[in-house]
Amino acid sequence: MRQCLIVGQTNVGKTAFALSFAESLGLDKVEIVFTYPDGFATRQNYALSIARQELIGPTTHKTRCLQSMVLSLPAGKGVKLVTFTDTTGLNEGIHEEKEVRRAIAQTLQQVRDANLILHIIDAALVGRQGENEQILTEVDRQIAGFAQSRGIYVLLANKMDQSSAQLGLSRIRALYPNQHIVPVSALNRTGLKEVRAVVARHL
Ligand SMILES: Nc1nc2c(ncn2[C@@H]2O[C@H](COP(=O)(O)OP(=O)(O)OP(=O)(O)O)[C@@H](O)[C@H]2O)c(=O)[nH]1
Ligand SMILES: [Mg+2]
Repeated sequence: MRQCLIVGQTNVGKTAFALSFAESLGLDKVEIVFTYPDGFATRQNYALSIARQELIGPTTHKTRCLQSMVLSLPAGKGVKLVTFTDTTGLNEGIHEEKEVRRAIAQTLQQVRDANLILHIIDAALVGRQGENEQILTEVDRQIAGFAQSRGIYVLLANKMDQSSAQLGLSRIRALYPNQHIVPVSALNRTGLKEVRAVVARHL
């Protein structure tokens, strides 16, 4: 099955995006497979409202394993099954918690096997940053370079519902003038139709 990997720094809204994307396909419940860095895997069914309450969080590194959903995407006259995998957030430098370090290593291992990488950036945060602050960390840039060279890379500028996000989006566009960037809000569920079109084209 084709694999779509959702990556990005911690707290940018990867989990919120994954759940809103599932909802945008008409689902109100999902089955999520949790695969931990030690290989242990478990699956759980959720109403989307409960999944949001339990899996999205305001603090960093809420997600510490791979969280996969098999979603059925419209394709021509039929449908195509695609595995969407939400991952552990990346961060600059080496994280002090071993559990987070292992989970980040697990995320990086997935990059090689993905057929499409959706790289989420918090556009609102970028808009609030100082002019000279880095938009992407070193590890983000490495993933971007790897995936861009294979033509399997799309940037999603999230949190477009916040006022600073417009400035953030223009900064991201200035930095990556040739890159396909889709503005979205996982909170307000905007931009998801375009993401569906992009995913359908790539997978
Ligand atoms: N305003 C706004 N907030 C959002 C949006 N998407 C996510 N958030 C908030 O951002 C915070 C982080 O969301 P998550 O979906 O848990 O982010 P994540 O990237 O999965 O984070 P980790 O798993 O901790 O790395 C939560 O407080 C969300 O409610 C959005 O589109 N707009
Ligand atoms: Mg998460």
